[in-house]
Amino acid sequence: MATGGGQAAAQPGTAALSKRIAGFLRSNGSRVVLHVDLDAFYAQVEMVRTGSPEDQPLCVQQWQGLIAVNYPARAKGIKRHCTVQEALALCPDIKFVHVATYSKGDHEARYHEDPKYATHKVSLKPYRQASARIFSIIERFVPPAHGVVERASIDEAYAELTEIVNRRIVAKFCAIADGPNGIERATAAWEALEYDEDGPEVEWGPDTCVVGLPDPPKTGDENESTPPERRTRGWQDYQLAEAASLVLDIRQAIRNELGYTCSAGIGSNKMLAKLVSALNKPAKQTALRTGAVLEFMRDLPFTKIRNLGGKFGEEVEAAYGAKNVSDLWKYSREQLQTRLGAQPGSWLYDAVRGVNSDEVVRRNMAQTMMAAKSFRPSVTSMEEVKHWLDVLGWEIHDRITEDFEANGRWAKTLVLHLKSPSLDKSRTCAFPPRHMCDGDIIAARALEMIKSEGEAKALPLMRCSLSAGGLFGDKGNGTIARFFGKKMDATADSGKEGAHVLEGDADVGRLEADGCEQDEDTDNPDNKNIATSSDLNSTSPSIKSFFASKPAIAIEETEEVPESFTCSRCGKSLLKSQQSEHEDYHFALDLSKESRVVLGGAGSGSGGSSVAGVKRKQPPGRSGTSDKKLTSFFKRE
Ligand code: TTP
Ligand code: CA
Ligand code: CA
Repeated sequence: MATGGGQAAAQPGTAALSKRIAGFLRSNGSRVVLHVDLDAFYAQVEMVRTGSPEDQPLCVQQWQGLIAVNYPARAKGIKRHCTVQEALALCPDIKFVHVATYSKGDHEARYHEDPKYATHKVSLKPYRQASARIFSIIERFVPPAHGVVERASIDEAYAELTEIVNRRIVAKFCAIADGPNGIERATAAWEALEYDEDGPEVEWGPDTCVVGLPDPPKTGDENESTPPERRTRGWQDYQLAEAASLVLDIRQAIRNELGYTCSAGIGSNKMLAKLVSALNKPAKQTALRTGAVLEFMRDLPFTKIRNLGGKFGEEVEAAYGAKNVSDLWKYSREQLQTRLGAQPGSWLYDAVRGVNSDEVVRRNMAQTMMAAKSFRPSVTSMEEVKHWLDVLGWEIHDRITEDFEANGRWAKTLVLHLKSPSLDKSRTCAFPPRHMCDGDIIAARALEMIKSEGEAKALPLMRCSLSAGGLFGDKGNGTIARFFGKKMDATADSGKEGAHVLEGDADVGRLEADGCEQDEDTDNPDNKNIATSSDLNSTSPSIKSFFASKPAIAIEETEEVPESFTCSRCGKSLLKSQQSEHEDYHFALDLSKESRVVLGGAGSGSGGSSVAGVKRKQPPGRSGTSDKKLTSFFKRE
C-alpha cells in the first residue's frame, strides 16, 4: 500500500501534537526533492519484453546506431556511440534489439525482423507506455494532494516530497499515541528529540548512499546495526532519511511491478537532487545532506550544474577563468550581478552554494502530436509519397487512439507539412471524427491536401509530417488509468514527453559516417550527429502564449536519432550538441519571468531555500526586468 501522506491516528490530543510537529518541521527542516532516472531505459524495456536474463549484454538499436546500452554491455566497454560492428567486436554474445517500427500496412508499430530506414519508421510507443506505467507508480506514492511529480523526460522525474515526508514523520509519532497513556508517551518521545540541541540521530540504512559518508556495508545482513560512521544528526538529515525510505519503497515498487531498476537522488532542491542521482548508477539511491552540500560542490566542474553547461557557462568561464564551483565562491552577489546581469548573477551566486528555488511543476498534456519523416535521398514518385502517408497516417492513428483511451480526447485538426525544393508549407483540414477514422482515412486526407497543392510541386519530397492538433480536455481518467486500477493524473498518463512545441518541428535525415548509418538534422547540414524527430507535439504559436500556461511535457519521439534530444520544456527536437544552449535559453526565459519569488516548493512553506541549514531569503535582484544579457539569450534562440 502506497503511503502518500501518512495517517495521523485519531487519538484525543494527537491533533495538537500533529500540529506541533508539523510546525516544528516547517521551521527547522528543509525542503525534500527527489530526482529519479531509469537505468539504461530503453534497454531495460527490451530486456523485460524479451525476457532477457539480467546479466545478458543488450543494446537497443536504431538502424545502425545504438541508442541504449544496458549495464552488462557497458561493462564490456560498449557505449552509446559504438557501431553495431564495434559492439560485436567487444562482446560477441551481445544481444541487439531494434526499436519497433511501422512499415506499410502496419496499423501499429511492430518489432520487424529487418527494418530498413528506406521503408520503415521508428516508433517509441513501447517506451512511452513503460514511462506512463512508471509515472503512475511514482504518483501513487506522491499523490497530488500532498506532493508534485514533474515528468522531466521519458525516463526522468522530479518529485516534491516535503509535505509527504513531514506527514510521515508526524504519523510516526502519532502512531505511538495508540494505546493507554498514548498521547503522553507520544509527546514524550517527540519532546526527547525536539529538546535535544543536537537534533535527532539519524541512522542511514544500507540502501542509501550518502554523499560524504562511507558506502553502506555490503554484508547483506539486514540485522546488522548501522556503523557509527553512517550515523549523523539533525532535522534535515532526519527528513532526508525518511525520504530515503519512501524512495526505496517507490523504487522497489517499480522493480517488483514492472521489472525496471532506477537510480534516484534526494536533496533539498531540484538542482541538488539531479546532481546526485547519477552518482551511484545503476539501481542505487543517493542522498545529499544539506550539511555536505558545499563540500560536495567544491571540486565539481561548475558546468555540471543545470543551465551552466552551455553558453552561459562559457560566459562565466570566460569572465572569471573559473572551472570548479569553488572558483566562484570568492565573488560577492553584487560582483556577479555587475558582470553577468542582475538575475543571472544572482542566480549563479545561489547556484554555486547549492541554493535553488526551482519548483517541481506538474506539466500539462500535449495538445498536438506529430509524426514526421525526412528523406535522404528525397522521394521522387507519388507512389513513394503514398507509402509514407500511409505509414504516417497509421502512426498518428495509433497514437491518437492510445491518447483517447488514456485521456478521452480527440484531435480537431490535421496538419500536413511538406518540404520540397519549391515548397515549404503547411496545410490544414478537419481531423476525421473518431467513429470513422483510421490510418488510411488520415492518409487519404493528407493526399487530398497534396493534390490541391499540386503534386508536381511536392516532388522531390524532402520531408513530410502529419500533426493531429486541438487535443483539448485533460480528463486523465480513461481506460488506461482504469486498466492499471490507479488514479492517474492527467498530466502523467499521456505517456509522452512533451508537448507544446514552438513553431519548430523536427527533422529526419540520414548520413553515412564511419560505416555507421546516421541521421542528420536537415537544419544543420554540417552536423554529423543524427537528429530526427518524429513526434513532436506542437501547439503554441508563440513563446508568450506558451509560457502563459505551464509547459506540457516534451514528446520524446526522437525517432531515428541517437544523438538528438527533445526539450522537455517546449518539445523542440534538437541535436544533443545544442542541448546546453537551448537550456540556457529557457533558463534566461525563466529568469525574465521570475517576478514571483517562490521558495520552498509545494508544501514546504518555509519561505526560503536553504543549504547547510541556513535559510535564505531570495535577494531582491531575483525578480525584475530582463537586462541586456537576457535579451541576448532570446536573440540567440
Ligand atoms: P538516458 O537517461 O540519457 O540514458 P539511459 O537511460 O539509456 O542510461 P542511464 O542509465 O545512463 O540513464 O536516456 C534515456 C533513454 O533515451 C535511453 O535509454 C534511450 C533514449 N536516448 C536516445 O534515444 N538517444 C540519445 O541520444 C539519448 C541520450 C537517449
Ligand atoms: Ca536514464
Ligand atoms: Ca534520463
